Amino acid sequence: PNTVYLKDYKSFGYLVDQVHLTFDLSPNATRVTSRIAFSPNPETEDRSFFLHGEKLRLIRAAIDGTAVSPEITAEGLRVAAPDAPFVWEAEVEIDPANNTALEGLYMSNGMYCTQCEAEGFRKITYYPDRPDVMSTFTVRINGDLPVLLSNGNPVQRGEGWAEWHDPWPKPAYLFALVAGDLVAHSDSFTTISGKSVDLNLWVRPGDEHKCAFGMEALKKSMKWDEDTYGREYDLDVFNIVAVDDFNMGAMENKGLNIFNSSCVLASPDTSTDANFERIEAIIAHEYFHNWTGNRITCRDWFQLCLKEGLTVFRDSQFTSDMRSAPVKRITDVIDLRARQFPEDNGPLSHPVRPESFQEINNFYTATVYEKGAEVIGMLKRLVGDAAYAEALDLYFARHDGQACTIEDWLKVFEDVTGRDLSQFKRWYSQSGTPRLKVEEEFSEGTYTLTLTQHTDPTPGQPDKQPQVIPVAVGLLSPNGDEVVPTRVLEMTEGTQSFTFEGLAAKPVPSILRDFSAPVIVERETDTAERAFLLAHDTDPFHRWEAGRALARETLVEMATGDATPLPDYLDGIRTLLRDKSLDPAYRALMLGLPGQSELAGHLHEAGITPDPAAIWIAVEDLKQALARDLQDMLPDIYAEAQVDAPYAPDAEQSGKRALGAAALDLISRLDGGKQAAAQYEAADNMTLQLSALGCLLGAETGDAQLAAFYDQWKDDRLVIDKWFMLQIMKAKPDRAAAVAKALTEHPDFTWKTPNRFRAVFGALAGNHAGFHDSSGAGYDLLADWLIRLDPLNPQTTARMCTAFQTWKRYDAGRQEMIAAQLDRIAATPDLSRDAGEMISRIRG
Ligand code: HT7
Ligand code: ZN
Repeated sequence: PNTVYLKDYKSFGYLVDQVHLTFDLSPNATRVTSRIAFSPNPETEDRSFFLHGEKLRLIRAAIDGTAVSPEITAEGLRVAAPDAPFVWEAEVEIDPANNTALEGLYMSNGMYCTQCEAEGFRKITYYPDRPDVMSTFTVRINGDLPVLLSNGNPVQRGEGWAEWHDPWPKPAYLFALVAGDLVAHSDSFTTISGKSVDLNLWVRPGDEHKCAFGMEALKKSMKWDEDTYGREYDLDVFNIVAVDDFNMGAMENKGLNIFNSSCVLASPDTSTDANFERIEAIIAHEYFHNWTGNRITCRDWFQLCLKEGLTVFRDSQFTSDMRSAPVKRITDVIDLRARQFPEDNGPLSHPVRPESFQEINNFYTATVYEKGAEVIGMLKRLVGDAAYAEALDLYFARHDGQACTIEDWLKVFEDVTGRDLSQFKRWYSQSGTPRLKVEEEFSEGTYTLTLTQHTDPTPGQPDKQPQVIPVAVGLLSPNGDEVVPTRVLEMTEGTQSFTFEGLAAKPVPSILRDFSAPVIVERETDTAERAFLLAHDTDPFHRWEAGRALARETLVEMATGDATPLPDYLDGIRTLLRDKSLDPAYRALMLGLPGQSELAGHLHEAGITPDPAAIWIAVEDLKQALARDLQDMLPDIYAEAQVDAPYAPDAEQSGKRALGAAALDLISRLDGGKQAAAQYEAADNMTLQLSALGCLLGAETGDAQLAAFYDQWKDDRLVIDKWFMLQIMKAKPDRAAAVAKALTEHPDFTWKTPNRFRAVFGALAGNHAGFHDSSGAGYDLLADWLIRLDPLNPQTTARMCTAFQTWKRYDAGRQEMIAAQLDRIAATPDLSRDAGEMISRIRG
């Protein structure tokens, strides 16, 4: 397979001055007629004219009105073109109804829709399908459907046709078309300069009642981007469409965002608090792309983090502002450790800006997105808020309408601050998670912290250079007072010492406050110090971190011996839970335990082969111990967590329900599910209904409620996804694969819909002990289904292959079984480039 390299970048020989497209829609034979004005690109002398095109039937092609016969391959066409401005015309036929890969133009429930990022436009017509080729688009859609949408502003519409014009030059990956029988939930927004924008959320008839929350989230996002970044919306309309068949969460097409219906549709009776929060964040994310991604786009796909890291960073800021900043920071770190750390420290490790790929779809990763956002957070911390704001203003002013690189991005910071960011740039080129060893010394009132950084070798990068690491540190005196408030230590060397003078006694350090860098802190410390920080740290993130470290310590001891839970941990949690001055959401996070996969990672790093079954037992035992230990307080906490007001998915109510759910989980271990059954009966929203059902399944007493839940929700596809998922997540380890297998035989297992496939196999992979059950049944089942899905939908198949990425952590028996499955997948005839690349990288 062909590997593409960053170092080989060359600009295209022509500029695209204008694009006109006409679509004659028909399920199996849609005609796409293109008229494209090209002119020579003054930046290069290379006039070779290659247009990308895949799975297209070319009917005719002409240059300046004269028919031409291009040379056609599986990747595109080549033809001699003038060294002067010219008009290219082509007519192609495509088959949207049989497009199961969900890239290009495809159909979902009778509706036409598109997905062009990263390289899907080439499945619609012949075009220089690369992000640095930007142009204005005019689109005419002919089709006998009530709603016909494309990017930009509506120009004209008649019976069976509509015309759209997008005045903002854009790359083809932001093209979109939607046509179908849809209904709109409409509203409007007046921008800061007084322009009125029509807002529509288009859904299938029957889903109208699930639109209000998404629309509010959109308006909040528009306002926030004006207030925070000075970014105003730039078209007369903003359309969002909900689609059931979608490979990812959502797509930021200019003026016409397309969303996986699970990421936009919400109602209190069908969606959980977590769903609402995620929807708000994704709507914000896609909206923010209008400036960071669309107005300023990427020069090539290696620069993906330019738009994704920045937009994730912006959507995190938005959520912090709308909800609780500490809770958002903690949940982001939990997510980073669960998804990005295993990637960065395993066979799929790659830099935030990768240097090569076979299939770009495989690089929409937690590293590019979430580590990319952390890198921006570090930059902001290093230069300060005012310089960050100035740099962003300069970025928008200097690069509006351009396709940019990470060099352009860093240059605005250099120009604003006068700093040299060449060492900082290693965050973009060096893969792997840096480890920070901490040593301390105290003498005569001076406290010295010596930090040493080290990054293990990663694929293709045996040697690492020191990175710039902002380490936020605070110091506490032995009586619990903060003697040195948060200070950012700027580490640039391999080993570096920092001193704090004038201290009366040896302080207790609080290191990496607010998770100021995506690194692993390695420090010899003891249980007592962690308990002290859990009680006294003023930094909410680091206080939580101290509790997390205690939980991890006790679980590691329990999973590797016959230890009992640490009294320091139980006492610390008890004290915190009792503290009603703390936000309920924060207390709920304190009650949470590290994920089982994360624990397996810790054991592996400590040189101990993790036993998934032993980890599962340790977690169950610790929960049982917590339940017994907190027995006297749980009813109070549960009562405190009840909400009297009508349901609202806001931070305050969601926090209470999260605390209630954490308490119910423990209560169910003592009462066999009695309280959960009562909550299930009384529930008037999905958050309470689902958390109760989860507890009942955990207590193995939920069969009746599970059946009732199905009956109640069998016509709601998004709720039925939850029904599939929950059963597998809650299955005992030795039953998980069997439960998943039985569910694949259920008539509602519509496996070609990615949401349903992910509901089953995402849940199986997420049930750590179940997936890694020593029978190997989990591995076998997943491999069977990956092989089955690949010919239809390579992108979703490739993503799901990541379930195997941590395989080298486990014992020889498990490794042998996984290797056999990886080899079986690799040997599948006609395996897609997507899955082929993933499997070969994972196999190593
Ligand atoms: N920019 C988008 C990334 C994307 C995508 C979305 C949906 C389907 C397939 C896709 N391939 C790439 C999503 C985002 O980051 O906003
Ligand atoms: Zn994005």
